[in-house]
Amino acid sequence: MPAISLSNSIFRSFRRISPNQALNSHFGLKFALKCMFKYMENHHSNNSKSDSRGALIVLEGLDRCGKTSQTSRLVSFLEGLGHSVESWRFPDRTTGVGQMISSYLSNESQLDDRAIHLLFSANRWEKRSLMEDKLRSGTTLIVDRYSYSGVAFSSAKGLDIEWCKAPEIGLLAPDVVVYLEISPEKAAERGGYGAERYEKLEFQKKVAQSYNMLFDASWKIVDATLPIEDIEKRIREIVLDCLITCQKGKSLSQLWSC
Ligand code: DGP
Repeated sequence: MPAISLSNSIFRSFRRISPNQALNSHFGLKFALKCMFKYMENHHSNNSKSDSRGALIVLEGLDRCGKTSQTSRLVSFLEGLGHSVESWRFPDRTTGVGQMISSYLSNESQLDDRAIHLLFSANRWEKRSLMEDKLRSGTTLIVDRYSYSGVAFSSAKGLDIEWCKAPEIGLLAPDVVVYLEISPEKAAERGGYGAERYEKLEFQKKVAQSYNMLFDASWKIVDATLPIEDIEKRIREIVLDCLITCQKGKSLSQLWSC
C-alpha cells in the first residue's frame, strides 16, 4: 500500500519534534491521509464511471439511401426505451460555417474543392467538444453523416484520399457506422434528387466507390433496399448491442484508425 508506506515515512521524519508538535502534526497528518484516501476513492470511482458513456452511432450512405428517416425512427425507438439520445447531422447548417456549406451545396457560392473540404471538416470540429461532453454524460448520439461522407464525397472529386482524411484525425471515432447500402441507380430511382450540387447519378457512382475504400471493423452494412421496417429492425439490433457495450464501459477513441 503506497499510502501506508508514505504515512510511515512521514511519521519517521516527525520523530525529533516535541510531543505537542507531534500531536498537532499527527492530527494534521491523519486529516491529510483521510483526504488522500477520499481523493483516491473518488478518483477511482470517477474513472470507472467515466468509462460508462453514451454511444456514438453514425449513419452513412449515398444520397437518398434513407438515412434521415432511419435516424429519426431510431431516435424515437431509443427514447421510448428511456435512453438519453440525441439526433445530430452533418453538415450542421445552423452554424456560421454550416451556412457557408449550405450556400455552396445549393450552388449559391463557388469554392475550391479543398477549401470546401476543410469547411466540412471544420463544421465537425466545431461540435467535437460538445460531442464528447454529451457522450461522457451518458447521452447517445445518432449522427446522420460524419467524416466518412467528408472523405467519400471529396475523394469522389479526385482529391487524394489520405489528404481528405488528414483534417478528420482527432475527431471522435464512432462506436459503430451503419452503412445503408444501395446502388446509385436504385437511389436515383427513388427520386427526390433536388437541386443540390452532389445529387447526380454519375457523381454518386464515384462516391459509392470511395465509400468502399473506407469500410473498417466498425462498419455494419445494412441493405437499404429492404422494406423500411426490416431495415429499422436490423439497425435496432446493431445499435442496442453497441449501447450496452458503451454503458458497461468503453473508452472513447479517435479517428483515424484505418
Ligand atoms: P445532407 O444534408 O445529408 O443531404 O448532405 C448534404 C450533401 O453534402 C450530401 O450530398 C452529402 C454531402 N456531404 C455531407 N458531408 C460532406 C462532407 O463532409 N464533405 C463533402 N464534400 N460533402 C459532404
